[in-house]
Amino acid sequence: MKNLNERLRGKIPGPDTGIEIKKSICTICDPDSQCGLDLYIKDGKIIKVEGSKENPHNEGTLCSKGAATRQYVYHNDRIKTPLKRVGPRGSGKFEPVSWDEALETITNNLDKVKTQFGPESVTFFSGYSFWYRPILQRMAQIFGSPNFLTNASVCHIAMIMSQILTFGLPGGPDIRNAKCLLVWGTNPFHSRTDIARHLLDAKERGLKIITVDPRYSPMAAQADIHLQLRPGTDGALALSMAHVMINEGLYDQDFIRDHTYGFDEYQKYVQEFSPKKGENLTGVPAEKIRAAARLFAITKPAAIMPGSSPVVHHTNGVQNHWAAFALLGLTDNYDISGGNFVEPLSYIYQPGGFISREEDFKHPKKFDEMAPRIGDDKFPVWSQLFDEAHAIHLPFQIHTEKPYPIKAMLAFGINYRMWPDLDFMAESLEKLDFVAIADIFMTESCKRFADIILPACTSVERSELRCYPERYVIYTQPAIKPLYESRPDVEIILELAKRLKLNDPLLSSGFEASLDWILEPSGITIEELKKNPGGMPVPNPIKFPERKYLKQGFRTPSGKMEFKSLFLEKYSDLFGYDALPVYRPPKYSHEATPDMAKDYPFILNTGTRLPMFIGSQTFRLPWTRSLSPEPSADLNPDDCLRLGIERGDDIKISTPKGSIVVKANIANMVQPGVVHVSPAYIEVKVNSLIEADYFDPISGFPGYKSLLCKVEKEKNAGIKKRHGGPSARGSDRGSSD
Ligand SMILES: Nc1nc2c(c(=O)[nH]1)N[C@H]1C(S)=C(S)[C@@H](COP(=O)(O)OP(=O)(O)OC[C@H]3O[C@@H](n4cnc5c(=O)[nH]c(N)nc54)[C@H](O)[C@@H]3O)O[C@H]1N2
Ligand SMILES: Nc1nc2c(c(=O)[nH]1)N[C@H]1C(S)=C(S)[C@@H](COP(=O)(O)OP(=O)(O)OC[C@H]3O[C@@H](n4cnc5c(=O)[nH]c(N)nc54)[C@H](O)[C@@H]3O)O[C@H]1N2
Ligand SMILES: [Mo]
Repeated sequence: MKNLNERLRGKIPGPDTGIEIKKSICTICDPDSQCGLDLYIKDGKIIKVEGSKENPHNEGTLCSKGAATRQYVYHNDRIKTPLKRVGPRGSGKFEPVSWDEALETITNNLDKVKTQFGPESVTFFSGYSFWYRPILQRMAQIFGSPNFLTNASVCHIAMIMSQILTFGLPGGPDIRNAKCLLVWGTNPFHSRTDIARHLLDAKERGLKIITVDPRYSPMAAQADIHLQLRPGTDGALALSMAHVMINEGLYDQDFIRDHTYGFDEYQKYVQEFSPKKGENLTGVPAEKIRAAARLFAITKPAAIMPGSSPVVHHTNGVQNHWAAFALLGLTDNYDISGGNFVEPLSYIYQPGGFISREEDFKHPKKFDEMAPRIGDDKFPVWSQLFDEAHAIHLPFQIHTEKPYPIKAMLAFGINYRMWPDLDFMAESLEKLDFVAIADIFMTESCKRFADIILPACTSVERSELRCYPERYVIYTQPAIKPLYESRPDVEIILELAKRLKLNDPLLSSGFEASLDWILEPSGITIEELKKNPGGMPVPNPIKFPERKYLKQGFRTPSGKMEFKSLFLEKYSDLFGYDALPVYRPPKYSHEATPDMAKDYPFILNTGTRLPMFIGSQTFRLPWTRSLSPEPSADLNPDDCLRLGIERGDDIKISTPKGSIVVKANIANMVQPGVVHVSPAYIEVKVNSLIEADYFDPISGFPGYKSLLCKVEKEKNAGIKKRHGGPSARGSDRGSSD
């Protein structure tokens, strides 16, 4: 015991060590995660990283990405100074310039495009890490451009859209109070470790779990029932579950009578989806469909936990997810404690238990005061429900110049590989007159497209505001000085706003004063937050009531929960949208394109998250990369046996659009006939396999997760050198089989 105490004391830095612990947050992940950090600083350098125990979101834990913070912050790929392109575009030739010259060049070019073509011809893009978004969106609107675009165009918006179409407002799963959780297409053990911890606790308390996932994922391994469906068949599964609930009288007749619209037509349509038919369409045994429907319907309260994107990364995604969310209405689990509870978001996509003025801040102008946004005429449901332009339509509008030309882009953290059909996206960006990119690292997108590159600093070098669903809020202080000449994104945006003479009193007042304005209704101030460097509980968090629709109705066109969407019906003639959650198989599938399936017999699912990588960001870190060094695809053992493929073999995956070569990883977790590939590896361009217009016509979301492909053993194995990652250590991943 003495030893342990001594060891513990040894960990705590004293005045003689010169080590100081500073508080920060890790923003390598999206704002749903973003764990608290304790950074051990000596001589201005981070020497050790731990999870912050006082931050209730991670309670001292860190994942492999956060644990590699030092490698992230001190990586040699960091952009060190502002850079100006000196060779032709794409030549990768840049030379350092002063901040003044870089910002002046950006200002002149944005103003030039504004004068020649109008402010809407300038686009403002934001990728990771979101923290500066309200500032950038306000700046874009005051500049006069409606074209603020983000990765949300391919991430969570379509999932929210399907909830809005059903209920008017989205509700999140109240895991702590639920008795049954239907985990629909998410694997928080790799993508949301905070939720994974809560789930394990809830399971100990007796939570019943049903998982819908094509893979036997770590999440599925925790489930009482795992519905292992074929990718992109979620709608058929949901309709089949509804069939059981309705025909066995397991639905809530009072809720249906009092609060819903279109039930009769829906009920009639659902009759086509007997569990046997469900089995044929999805591959899930009829008995399991029945068991899951019964368990979900009779265990009260019950919630659906959706992933942010896997169910909507299909050409039929919105309809599929809507069909799933309809089950909440059937069982009266919407907006109740332990069900899917509706809470307003407080700041940057997070509900923190307080009200802010973020929405007002982001929208100094109304959209009808500006030109139409990119994609407005293509995706009318999107354009009415969301406040961003559509990034998937961006390359199309650059090419067609319709309804007006796009000429310039100011981007923060853009990765062109997020889009499908990379060549098309690349050609589009190359067509722009002017591109400026701020990023932490010298990325392929910077090298290929930028005229000016700006060095942004990481979260530990800046101050930012973050709130957490645990009713906790933090305003960080820089733990170290920004490295090299890097600057916080917000500082860059505010300086540009000044140079562009936007003359906005709020932006001119600075970041902290803007935050104080945003936080005003909550009573929280930056001054108070600064006194609590590790964060603080939200004072007097608001307790929102259940069933808010009883007072205010549902925010749908009918004012009720809609089994038949009046919103979609409005566009049925012009856009061909189905007003019911109609199931159609993925555009390229054995059912929809049997001829194509003869040549391309595998289902290709791209993008399932690996625990150690996020987007393109952590593949470059030795620690995280060592956990999965080789670009690989997961295949079922039976398929490998049939094709003569062994673990570690090079395999070629082809679609009519192109092909890639990766290592084979034999994984029992994958069902036969499906191949899963991650886009995290820089050496492999997975999204080049997907056509630019392979998207869901309602949301515009690409069908990343259900295409058809061919898998072959690569004949030229060993001849071509394809990639140069750290030494091959086989491609077995801890969780794969
Ligand atoms: N095939 C396939 N494609 C997909 C997906 C899929 O599942 N399958 N998923 C889609 C989804 S859901 C998403 S969200 C996207 C994600 O795709 P992206 O948003 O493209 O994600 P990253 O590749 O991580 O690119 C983020 C960039 O932001 C930079 N960055 C990070 N932090 C900061 C910062 O604080 N400031 C600045 N200025 N830059 C920063 C990083 O260095 C990096 O260059 O990919 C989409 N594409
Ligand atoms: N470690 C790590 N964490 C991340 C990210 C990351 O890159 N790395 N990215 C962040 C981002 S941008 C996002 S959007 C989220 C995404 O995180 P999640 O929403 O959890 O999504 P995924 O991990 O892509 O997939 C979750 C599960 O969905 C399954 N799935 C695939 N296709 C289908 C389908 O057609 N139907 C159903 N029902 N399930 C399917 C996969 O097999 C997988 O087990 O993660 C965030 N967190
Ligand atoms: Mo995402």
